[in-house]
Amino acid sequence: MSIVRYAGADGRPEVGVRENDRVHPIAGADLVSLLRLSEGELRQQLGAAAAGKSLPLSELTLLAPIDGRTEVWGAGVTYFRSREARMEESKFDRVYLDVYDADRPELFFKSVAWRVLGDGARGGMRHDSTDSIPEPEVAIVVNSSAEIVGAVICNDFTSRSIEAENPIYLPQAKTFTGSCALSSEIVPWGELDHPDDLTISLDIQRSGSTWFEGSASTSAMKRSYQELVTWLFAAMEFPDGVVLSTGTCIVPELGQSLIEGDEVTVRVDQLGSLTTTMAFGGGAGR
Ligand code: DO4
Ligand code: MG
Repeated sequence: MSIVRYAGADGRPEVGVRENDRVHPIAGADLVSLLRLSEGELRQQLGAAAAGKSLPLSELTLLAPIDGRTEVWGAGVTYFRSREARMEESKFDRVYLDVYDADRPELFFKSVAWRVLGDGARGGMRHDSTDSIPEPEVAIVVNSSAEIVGAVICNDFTSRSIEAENPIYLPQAKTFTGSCALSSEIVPWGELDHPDDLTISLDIQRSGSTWFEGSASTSAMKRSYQELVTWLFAAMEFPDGVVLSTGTCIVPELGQSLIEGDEVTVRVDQLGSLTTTMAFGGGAGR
């Protein structure tokens, strides 16, 4: 079972529960209204919807599963591989070393809901970046009471050249048109077997052949999901919930930059897949 957002008959977004090849609409709901419920209330609401009428999945256009004032945030340097890659690319290598070991994690604002790309969209690069990379990540979906209620795939597209120039440029390296993509389905947290050991894989197709592939497991994460949520909510409330991307464990080698037309696919056990075709700015498929 998963939660999806899709274009309704009049083109307006609707929300439903997907089970196999059917989607059960949740009448009058948007995602924000679900993220204001407690985890128990949400489970009940999804169960009730799943018992109701349904539509064929094949007839629906799925949208990015985020709306309203829900924000996407990112956590950084949560894996050893991310720490090593940043230290190699930046002359300010000490900051990455320190944050990896510090109590306080790196947390950064990534996107407002309306900017988020869905599966199959074009985006991910900015014109003034000479080295652009994908960051395939598991993102947790957190309700307004700071309970983890689901998970989704996030691609935290990044300008590696801008971040390497100076870490103070991080907001420009991380947040730009088309920089954040989410997969189509939020899988309820309680439905996931072993969220601490999910295989994430990245596949990049260039001109019809495989240009990059890699995989890793969330078991290599230095911090727990709960720890990241506790820090995120430490001094800020999220009345419409929040999506928190938990960091990358797969980083292409320095100098291996994405180019226009690359087809980037992230797959995560139990969460499905997320494909983005690389382009400047954001494009169709939002
Ligand atoms: O320090 C920059 C951000 C790191 C990041 O996004 C990650 O590790 O995934
Ligand atoms: Mg990242």
